Amino acid sequence: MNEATLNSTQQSDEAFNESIAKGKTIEPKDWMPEKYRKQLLRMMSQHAHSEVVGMLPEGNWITRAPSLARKVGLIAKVQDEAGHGLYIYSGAETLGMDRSEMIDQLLTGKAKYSSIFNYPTLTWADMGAIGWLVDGAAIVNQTALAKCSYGPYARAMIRICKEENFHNKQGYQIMAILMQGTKEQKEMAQDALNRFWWPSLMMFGPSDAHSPNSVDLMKWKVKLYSNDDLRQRFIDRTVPQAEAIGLRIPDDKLKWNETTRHYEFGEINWEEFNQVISGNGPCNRLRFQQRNDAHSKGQWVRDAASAYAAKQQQKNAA
Ligand code: BYC
Repeated sequence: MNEATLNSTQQSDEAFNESIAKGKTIEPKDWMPEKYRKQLLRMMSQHAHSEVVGMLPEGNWITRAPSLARKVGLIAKVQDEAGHGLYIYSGAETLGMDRSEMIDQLLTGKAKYSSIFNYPTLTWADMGAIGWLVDGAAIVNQTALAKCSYGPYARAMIRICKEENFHNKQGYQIMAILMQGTKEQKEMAQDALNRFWWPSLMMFGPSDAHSPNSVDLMKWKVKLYSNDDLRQRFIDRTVPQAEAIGLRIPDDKLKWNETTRHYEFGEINWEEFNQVISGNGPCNRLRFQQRNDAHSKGQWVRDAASAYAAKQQQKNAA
């Protein structure tokens, strides 16, 4: 880069940072630093992949839902997740990468998706735990993202959060009903909470001191709050919900601090987190295979849609 180009890039960077500081929303056609574009593309594509892979552990229970009403609710939720993936892929495409390329990165294992979906769903109560905890964590994270600096991402989050609220309520209701049931049902709910509590806390990412992307993302107001701040917010709102229905959070160190007005909590197992995000969680290989199978099975649908679009184009051109 010659000196003149370097100077003009620095000026553009400064102007960009200034407009972010003033609260301006960045739109696809606005100038943006290459690092901002790349960071957003990384985060948005990972987010879209999480929605899509997130359908697998829940899809696993559609045929085994305990009643017609529960089946309808679960199908609706899983469909919503597919829609969320589509909105976010579309938003990410405005940053210059084709959706098929993003999907290719997922199918070849190059792209990450949320660690939480690498845990198995062993019982019906896990559907409750996912809706309540996983969607609950997603709401805390995404309510903040709905105010982020990139317009297409922020707008997608507004609609997604509304749907996540329904997911969260149906999950909590499943847990609440189980907690009014037999001894076995109560144990099933507690067991699901025991297994999903710590992985849900890991959804917020590494602690701030070990989060390499946070500095830039916070400077650019993509992230408005740090990983640890959002994790704390989630804990503070979820613990009373557990207590209200008689569930016990599986953390002996959990304690309300009257001075800080926050819950103190035990140490997260970061070694487990690192293993899961590097491909060695309990279900990473299974999810990889399931996602690839689903993609292959859907090939005829994509072929048919492309053939139909080509025919329509020919018709319109004639
Ligand atoms: N899992 O510097 P950091 C849903 C990676 S789906 C996997 O803190 P960042 C739902 C991170 O990518 C909702 N990887 O990163 C769907 C980075 O690696 P790379 C999903 C993780 O980006 C269906 C490295 O660790 N939500 O609700 O500043 C059914 C260092 O981390 C995780 C989103 O995707 C993780 N948990 O912060 C039901 C929200 N955490 O890329 C429900 C959008 C960290 O440098 N994303 N890593 O190789 C975010 O808010 C942020 O990306 C994160 C991480 C807070 C997750």
